[in-house]
Amino acid sequence: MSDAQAGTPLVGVVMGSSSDWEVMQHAVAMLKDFGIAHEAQVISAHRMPDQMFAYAESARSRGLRAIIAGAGGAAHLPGMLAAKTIVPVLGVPVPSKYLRGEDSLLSIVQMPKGIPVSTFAIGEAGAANAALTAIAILATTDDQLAARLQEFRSRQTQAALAMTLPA
Ligand code: RP5
Repeated sequence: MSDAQAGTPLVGVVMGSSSDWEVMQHAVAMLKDFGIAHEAQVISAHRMPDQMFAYAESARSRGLRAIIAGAGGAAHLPGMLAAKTIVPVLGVPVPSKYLRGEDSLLSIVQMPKGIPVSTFAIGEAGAANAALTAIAILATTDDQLAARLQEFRSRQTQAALAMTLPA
């Protein structure tokens, strides 16, 4: 068993609403595929700010090595978490009803200099890639996990090499 598979959560997945789950489940699924100890919950920046700060403030001492934060619209959750912790925050823009997530993307990506949020693509790809980045962070100190991440990449290479086009 790799260190990342031990019981204490190493990656926290948070989202501003249960309505974000449709997208954020793809981050959780990827963490599960790699057997990464994780936790997932709703934390709303504007509806439960005290809980958001408590989560960020305790993240490092609880052992979290990365936080994946998804939000839509005026998506301040990732940035506000990042303001309160030095644990890397990986932001996932969730598609919004009226602006289809372009608002979420710009809200998350445009952090002022000094407090970074690593920002991913809007939607499912972003959620999955945020999880893969969290796994890559863990793999910097876990050779077994690094080997499995490399295998994951190799399988994609093989699949692409096997692709054919209609004659
Ligand atoms: C944001 O508002 C959430 O991240 C969600 O994407 C959006 C809408 O939330 P609900 O009205 O569906 O709860 O805070």
